[in-house]
Amino acid sequence: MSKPALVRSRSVLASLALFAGFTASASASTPFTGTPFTIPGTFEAEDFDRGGEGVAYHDNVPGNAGGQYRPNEDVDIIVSSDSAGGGFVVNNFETGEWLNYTVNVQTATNYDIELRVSSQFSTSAFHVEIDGQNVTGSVVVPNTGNWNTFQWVGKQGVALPAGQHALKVFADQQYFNLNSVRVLQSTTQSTTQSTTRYEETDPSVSFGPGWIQDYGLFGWSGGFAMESQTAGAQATFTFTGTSVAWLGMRGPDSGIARVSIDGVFVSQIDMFARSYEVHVPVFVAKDLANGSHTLTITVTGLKNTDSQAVTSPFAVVVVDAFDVPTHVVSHIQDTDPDWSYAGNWTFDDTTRSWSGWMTSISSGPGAQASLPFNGTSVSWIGYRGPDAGIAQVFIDGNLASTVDLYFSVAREQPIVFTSAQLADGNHTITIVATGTKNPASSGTLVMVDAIDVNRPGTRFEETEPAVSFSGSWVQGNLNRAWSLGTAAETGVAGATATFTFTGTEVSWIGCRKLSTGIADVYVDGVFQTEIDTFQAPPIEAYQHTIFKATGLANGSHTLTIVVTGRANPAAFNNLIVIDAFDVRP
Ligand SMILES: [Ca+2]
Ligand SMILES: [Ca+2]
Ligand SMILES: [Ca+2]
Repeated sequence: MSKPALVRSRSVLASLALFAGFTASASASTPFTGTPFTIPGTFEAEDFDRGGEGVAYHDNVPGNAGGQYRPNEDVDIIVSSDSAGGGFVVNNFETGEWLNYTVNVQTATNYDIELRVSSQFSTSAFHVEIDGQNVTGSVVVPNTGNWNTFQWVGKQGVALPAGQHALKVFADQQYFNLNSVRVLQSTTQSTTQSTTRYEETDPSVSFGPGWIQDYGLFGWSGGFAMESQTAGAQATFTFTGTSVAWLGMRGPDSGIARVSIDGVFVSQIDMFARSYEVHVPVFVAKDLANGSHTLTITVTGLKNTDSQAVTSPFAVVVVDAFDVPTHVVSHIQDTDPDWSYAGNWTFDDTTRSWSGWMTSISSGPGAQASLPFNGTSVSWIGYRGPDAGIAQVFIDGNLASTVDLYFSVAREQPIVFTSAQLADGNHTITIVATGTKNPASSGTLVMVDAIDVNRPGTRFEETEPAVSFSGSWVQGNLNRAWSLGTAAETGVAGATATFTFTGTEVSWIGCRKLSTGIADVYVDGVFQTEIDTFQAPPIEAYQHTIFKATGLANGSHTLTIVVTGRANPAAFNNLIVIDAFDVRP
């Protein structure tokens, strides 16, 4: 893999050029009626925003050729000949022209975005953008046989965030006539391929001799998991798709398994880790041929020879669930700097086997923990037990669930709440310890241990060939709840990590804490920013997005992290951590 020459230019212009597609225009268009169109709803094409050429629309030819309705604009408007009415029609829609509409989305959910169009060409096409993001891809307008014959054409299942947005209709290929636009709540699934979770009890999962149901304290996915320490014991999962994640357990008692796909050995998985992490991916396969596959797990009975590992007599392999297809998940700790806690919380509790060792605890009443996140769903990892209370969970300020956390026996790291599928974007989860409880409970405890943030896209671990390291790095760090168990780290000045990827968005997943230092970040060899990853205790960030670049041209790029060897004066060390990279197409 060739490394790009690093251009240490701190030119602001160079950085801006990369993101030019996302630079907000100085003057935004305004609603035609003064009020944004309500989504879900239907609006007329001729009621495009005010603001004129280049702001509210782009028209290749000055003047309103049709002369109707808005004679002083450059958009061509004629009287509607659609049997459905609709007043007027925008016609002569040419390649590269666009119209802006200010809309107000009432609810973040999936919508069908459709245009009422006519064409006598068979190659006409458009796409729709929300705030500059193409959300439909190119949609072909069929030959409707007659300019007076209109039909609805569009994209179904588009996730839209709530609030006011600029909706832009963009002509990819001329010509077509446009009468109306409708954006209605979708009855179909999101265009984002959703992941299906198969528990170990699913008929697609089979176990040979040597497995037992786990009877420990952990809150497994779906409530149960199978485990084995018997050398040669096998489990198989048969699935259809191009990727898969095996969810198991990592921890001091965990052993080593061998994984094969379709009978071909793939890798040996050592699940030893210093803290216990349950229902986390322990093996991920990507880029499989589309079709049916069989994943086979073989227990070895062996375990890591680390001094902590050998103090445990166990070499457990856990099969908890499988996700198809695999997806990006960041396991965010309760100590993450993005949390804001209000009210009475106790931090850094280590009395049980919490994710990442520590959890935040409150008995309420009214204590809150809020985490902003970017993604399409979120799961709260907490605690159930005989002393647990009742919590409320809010998503974007709306009550999503009231969770009674009481259980007759303690359960560590259970998934106590999973959100609905959300529009792809920024959201906030808020957990409230109400101070109330089930009558059977002896307490009102509510714990924030971790949050799984799910996003579309693909995660690449630091161990994959797409990541190349130069200089001195320590690979395979096992000390924290890293993505897929390991991370690379170094404090040596000039050491670099370069991730080569294809896509329009990339994120560096790393760490912020007392002992982390300063790094420079380059995209395609162009300096972007210097990042001080220091964070004062007790805040510690794992699987944290340290840097994200969006709006890249679709194609091959490199993200390079250069270790400076420097650190914040308050920092304890100068380490830079490379845990993973996330890519979106
Ligand atoms: Ca399970
Ligand atoms: Ca935790
Ligand atoms: Ca990793």
